[in-house]
Amino acid sequence: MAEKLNQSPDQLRVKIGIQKSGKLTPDSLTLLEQAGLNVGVATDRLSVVCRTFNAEVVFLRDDDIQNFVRRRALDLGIIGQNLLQEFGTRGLDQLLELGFGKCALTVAVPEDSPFQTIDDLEGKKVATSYPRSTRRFFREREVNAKVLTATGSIEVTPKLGFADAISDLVSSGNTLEREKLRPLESIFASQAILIGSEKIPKQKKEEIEELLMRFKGVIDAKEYTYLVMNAPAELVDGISRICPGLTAPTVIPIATEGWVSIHVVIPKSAFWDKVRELKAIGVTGIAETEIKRIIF
Ligand code: PRT
Ligand code: ZN
Repeated sequence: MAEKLNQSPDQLRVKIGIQKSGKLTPDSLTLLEQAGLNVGVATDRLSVVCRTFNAEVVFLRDDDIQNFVRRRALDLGIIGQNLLQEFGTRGLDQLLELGFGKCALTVAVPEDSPFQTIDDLEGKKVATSYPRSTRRFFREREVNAKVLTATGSIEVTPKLGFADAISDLVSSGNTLEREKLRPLESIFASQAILIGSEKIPKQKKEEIEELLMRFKGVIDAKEYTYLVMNAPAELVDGISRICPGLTAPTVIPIATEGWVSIHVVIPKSAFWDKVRELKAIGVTGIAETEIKRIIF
């Protein structure tokens, strides 16, 4: 406590870096908002002090975020896992997988090229913004490719004669298709992650733990869904066997004699299987509602 009193409010705020403008920005803002950190649509600002939590959100380029967290200028950051593959994890903790920004670093070649496998790229030129990850991949595969670095528009480099192949992030695959490139192999899959400094300042520990619990609550909720159904009381045992819930289903009497309302949490991926099984034992009128947050 004495330690806290000696520090300015600014030093005590949890500093969180998110991408200023790019692929991770909208989902990062949504996650913060769902965790109760309202920053508004303020990405034209360099940073925003949250009014609802003792935190400051700083808008930066993704490459700088990982660097600043390593150097403890930021406490937390949201970046793609791909950056840790490229720059290593020294000084950082990977705290949570966030389930968005999914992509894969992928080796691709021109559609009409003769290359069919990675081995065919022996002695060939590969353009990438991920030189370390790409070199490591070719080294592990014992293929001697010449890895050339470029910082953007990698997909255009074969057409320009700069390279024979590329190694770039792919998500929908639309860019490869548009540029008439054919994927050969994926080097690694990636998604957005929450990173933290390896050495969390003692005086911010409580707030950071609270934030982790909140983020986890938002992310875990995406795996589950909430079913509400009315059924004759004699079906409760059967319904409980099909949908055991987190502890057990909630059973609530309703205004119709002999009937109850059953509320239960199920894994989202099991939704249609559960519906089929419930209908098979005679349950009708099943409603589903979204779970916004779930705290275990
Ligand atoms: O300015 P700043 O440095 O912050 O931005 P940036 O240009 O470095 O990054 P940005 O916004 O392109 O990507 C930020 C992060 O989003 C990446 O580090 C990944 O973790 C993640 N991500 C997810 C992606 C993609 N999907 C993605 N598809 N990053 C880039 N792309 C690009 C890719 O390079 C290619 O040009 O999108 C194109 C392919 O997309 P599809 O959908 O056509 O396959
Ligand atoms: Zn970047």
